[in-house]
Amino acid sequence: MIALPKFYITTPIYYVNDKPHVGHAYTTVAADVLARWHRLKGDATFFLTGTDEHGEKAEIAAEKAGKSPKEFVDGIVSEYKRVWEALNISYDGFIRTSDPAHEETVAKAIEKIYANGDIYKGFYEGWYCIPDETFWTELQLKDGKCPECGRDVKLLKEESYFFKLSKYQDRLLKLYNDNKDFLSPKARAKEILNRVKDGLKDISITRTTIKWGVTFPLDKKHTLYVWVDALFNYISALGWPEGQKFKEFWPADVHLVGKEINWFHSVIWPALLLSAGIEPPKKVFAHGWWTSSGRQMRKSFGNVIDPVLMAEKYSLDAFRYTLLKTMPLGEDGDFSEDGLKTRLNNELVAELGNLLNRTVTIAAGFDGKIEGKPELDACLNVKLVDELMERLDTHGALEAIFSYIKIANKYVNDKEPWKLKGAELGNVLYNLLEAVRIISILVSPFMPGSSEKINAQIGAEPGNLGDCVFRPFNGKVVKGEHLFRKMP
Ligand code: ME8
Repeated sequence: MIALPKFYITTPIYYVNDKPHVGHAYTTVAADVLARWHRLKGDATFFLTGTDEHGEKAEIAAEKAGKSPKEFVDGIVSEYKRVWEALNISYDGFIRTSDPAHEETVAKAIEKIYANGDIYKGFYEGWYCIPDETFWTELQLKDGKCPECGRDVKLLKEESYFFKLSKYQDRLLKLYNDNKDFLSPKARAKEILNRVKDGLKDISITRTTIKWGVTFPLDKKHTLYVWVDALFNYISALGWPEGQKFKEFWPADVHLVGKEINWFHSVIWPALLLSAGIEPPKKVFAHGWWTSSGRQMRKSFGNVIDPVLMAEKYSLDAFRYTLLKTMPLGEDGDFSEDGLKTRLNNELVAELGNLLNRTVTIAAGFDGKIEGKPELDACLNVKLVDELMERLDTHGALEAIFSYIKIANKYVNDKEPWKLKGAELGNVLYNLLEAVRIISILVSPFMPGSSEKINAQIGAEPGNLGDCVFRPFNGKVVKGEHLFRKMP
């Protein structure tokens, strides 16, 4: 038996101190689109998301809310799940780091790393940023603040266990060299490469002052550093070491993350895996950031955008589309309601919605045979769209799909079907309906709800990538409502 190609994609597991905003929605929607694309191709697909529940940040947030950490995080986790449902996220697994099975996996992996001689006891003295759960040296601080987020840092002086990250410099460089796509996108690879070439310092991996976390299996006074605990979610969710899913899906094909946590994923994570004798993932893709009114999205700046509100106001698919159409995955962008509205009106209503509406309107007034010879197939390049999606160029893929939609609209203008009848009209309709059926398949990972609505109006079954070829049209057209509503 030939095994199906497989695709394992993950999002970061999000902190549970607050509910998700547009930034969290971005990564999750992008991963959802890629997972749905691979399902269209018939790949055995596993899409993992989840929550990072331990650490000082969650401990403090729980205390503020007057709840136990577990009680507090349970509430936020339900909120995350509610948001992912509202955004039509098709995850296959949801991992919580407070799951006992996850904690056992982490302890087991740490024991392997220790047995490999890569953990030693020492003393940590340096700075800690609680919002980022990150250690910094004095030299790294910017004006005495966290160089990543600009917030206050706190001085730590405590006994700690260390992981010998320094030992892995050569093996990491070899990994990057042997797997040219490991560090993605290319534009961000250099930064990591240079830092690794400069030399790696061992990292502190335990704390004595934090209780909310995985107990360090080799010394119960210590709690494991939340990042080390968190990274192992990607294999604990698959039941490492013996789980069937682990055997089927590991190594991950893509860890999709925001650029600020690239270091953890591109350097620390593969080093931990190499130490534990586990194969590293195939690719870490660090995407860009959304700002809001030109600034980082933060509660204290009052510029946090609620993804569910956007979806309710402008339609879910217009929101999903805007997230992926505004800029390539590697770049930064500024989120604005005006930008969302413009895309909704100019691209979704005027192009996609218009094409469907014109097609079904003409079809509704036609009682001849919908048949003819393919004319609109020549400018359709499904292979190109697939190549772009394989490179995680979701923006380029949408551009290619939408330029085809434009071509189909131009075909209507050129053919002037309102002047035609009989077999000539049947031929134009045939071409339009087949084009619309295929477009519906191609947009389905991005806009699953709209694809369903299109299929209902042209009487088509949900298809897969192999169905994106012109063939006899056998649907029954039932004209329905406009796909998108224009917003003033
Ligand atoms: O870092 N623009 O969790 P987190 C784009 N728990 N993406 C954004 C964004 C923005 N403005 N804001 C957040 C953590 N994100 C750790 C991860 S993984 C083992 C542990 C997205 O809740 C982006 O994916 O702070 C970023 O990396 C992630 O949310 C950070 O989420």
